[in-house]
Amino acid sequence: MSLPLTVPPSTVDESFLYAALISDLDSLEAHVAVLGIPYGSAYTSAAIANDQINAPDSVRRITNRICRALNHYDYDVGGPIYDNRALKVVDVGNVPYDIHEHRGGHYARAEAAVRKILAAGAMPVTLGGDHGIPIPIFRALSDEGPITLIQIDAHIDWRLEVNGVTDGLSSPIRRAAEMDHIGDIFQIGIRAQGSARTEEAEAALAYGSNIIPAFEVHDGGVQAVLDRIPDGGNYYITIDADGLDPSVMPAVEGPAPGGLTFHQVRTMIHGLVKKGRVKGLDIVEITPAADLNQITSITAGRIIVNLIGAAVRADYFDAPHI
Ligand SMILES: [Mn+2]
Repeated sequence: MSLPLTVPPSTVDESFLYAALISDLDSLEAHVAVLGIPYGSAYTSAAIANDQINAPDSVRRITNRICRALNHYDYDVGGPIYDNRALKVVDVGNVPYDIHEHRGGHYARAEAAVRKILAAGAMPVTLGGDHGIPIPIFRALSDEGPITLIQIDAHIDWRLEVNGVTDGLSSPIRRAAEMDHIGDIFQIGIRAQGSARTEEAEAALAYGSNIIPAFEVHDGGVQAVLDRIPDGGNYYITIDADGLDPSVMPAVEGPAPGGLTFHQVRTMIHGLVKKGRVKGLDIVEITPAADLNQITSITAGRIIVNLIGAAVRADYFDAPHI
């Protein structure tokens, strides 16, 4: 049995930002495509159904708190989110998982889905899933390079493998570093402890990764970080929710104090959009069951709104005023 690349979200009537639900990626016409990749590559059988699989639909379900209405004035972006333009934002649903299938089938579908989104000229915005799920996205960017990878995370995610799994949530940046089309890597918000041991910390430095601890962002400001990132690049942004402070995004598996504020991440996104070309973004590692007043899902949605609002105002899209 062969599965489609994506299927509608479980909450069929609720897409992200009230966008049209699209299932045929071959005839895609869009400027921005929102994609859910719920399933990562689990380290244990119990972790296959981790809580992160619920995050894409959790963010969609709270759309009415992320955006009251598309024609309302949005003070984060300085007007209606789409800037009164004929912007086509679509929701292409979730990449399905089949437990009986040969391992990795859903990653192959995820990569194929992102390739089709890029081929249609649209910007992929992905809701994870754990932090394994950007690996197929990074692969799908092979024709868009060189990519400057911007990771916002508490952890460097540089493990070669865990339990023999090489494409799980502890390895996405190590895998990215091995890809020819990935160039500079900036790891922002790093603090406390993750899966990295001294050997992973040294391997990241040996690659030339720019590890920017959260405290450096707090002390020196976001602009100093932006100034270190070369202008005119093709940027891809992967955001682990634990990169933000747990007071901002509490629903994560690995909360660590001292994280980035929403304001800092917003400034970073607006700065990157102006600096060059943001090719896409993902937000991963939200555990909705641990959320408080749905603020983690709302914050994820607001980050995406800021990306879209900034990108449309930077004339990323061929979308005429209406
Ligand atoms: Mn991570």
